[in-house]
Amino acid sequence: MKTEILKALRESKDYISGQQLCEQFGVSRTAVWKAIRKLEEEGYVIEAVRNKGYRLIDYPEKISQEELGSLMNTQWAGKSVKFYDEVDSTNTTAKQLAEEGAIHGTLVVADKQNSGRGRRGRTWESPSGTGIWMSVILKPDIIPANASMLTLVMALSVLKACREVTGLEGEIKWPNDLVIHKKKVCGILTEMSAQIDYINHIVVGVGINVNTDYFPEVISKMATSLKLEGNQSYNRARLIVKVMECFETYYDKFMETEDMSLLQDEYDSHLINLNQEVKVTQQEGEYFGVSEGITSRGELIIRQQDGTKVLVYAGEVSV
Ligand code: BT5
Repeated sequence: MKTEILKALRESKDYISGQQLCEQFGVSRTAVWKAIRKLEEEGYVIEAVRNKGYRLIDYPEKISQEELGSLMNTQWAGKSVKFYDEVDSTNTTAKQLAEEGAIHGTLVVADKQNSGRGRRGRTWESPSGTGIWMSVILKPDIIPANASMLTLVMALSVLKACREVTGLEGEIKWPNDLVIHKKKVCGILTEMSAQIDYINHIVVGVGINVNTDYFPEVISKMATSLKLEGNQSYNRARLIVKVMECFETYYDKFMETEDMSLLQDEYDSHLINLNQEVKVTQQEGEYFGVSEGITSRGELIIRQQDGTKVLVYAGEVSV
């Protein structure tokens, strides 16, 4: 009820009368009044004017189930959303929910992660009240070999959403980082449960440093936040919704060809170090070469000094 009333208040440009809300949702005046009081307790500022009704004036910078539910306008991505104050890792929670039957597009969001994960057992700093820690559950009908490209699809989505919400121009560091002024503002972790030829589910986890002021010493030189770059705080719930809107559009394009063909040019246009020398670090060792953008399968093309072309499908790339 709270979510519906919040949505109605948000969508209305003018006052909405208590009567109108009662009729719209088929509830009593007391129920409406109680829901309004609850929203106020949560930090929403709602003006109540006699003979006119209610109007939403301000909302808290706090993510909640109601806030996300009332803002989300997508067809499927994040339409079902679960919010937690605290979890170990939203990727782990999402995996459990996927196994229990959560639908394609379900979004898991937490205010804080106690054991946020990066790739290959690394940790991801996820303190409370500052960032976006979320995971989307996907159950696509594609072959497992195509799944890793979804990291790239999400990177494009986060980049576009951040630009639309903050005006900041990020760059993509292949395959899973978003950087601003060479510092990492977002990381993506895609995990999959699959048979040889069949995907049970994919979980795409996204960590965005939004209103972070300080980072632990070890990462302070390489990490940044949208607030540090834009000199202002941003509403996390709005950014989450924008990321989901962008993801829905890019994902549908990805599914048309089940690869990056339709997104390749756009991805390359945001790629950091395009046509510059980079260092590729892989399990087998490291080498240098010029980064020439991605293939339609999402691999990074590296031209080595002797002219040989190498397609990198996993590893780290740095300057
Ligand atoms: C990543 O790994 O960049 C993937 C991060 C994915 C995090 C999301 S949050 C929601 C979901 N649930 C999870 O448990 N994870 C996902 P990788 O490329 O391996 O980078 C990890 C490295 O980034 C660490 O070793 C640190 O050096 C650095 N790092 C850790 N926390 C950071 C932060 N908050 N901001 C920037 N850099 C960070």
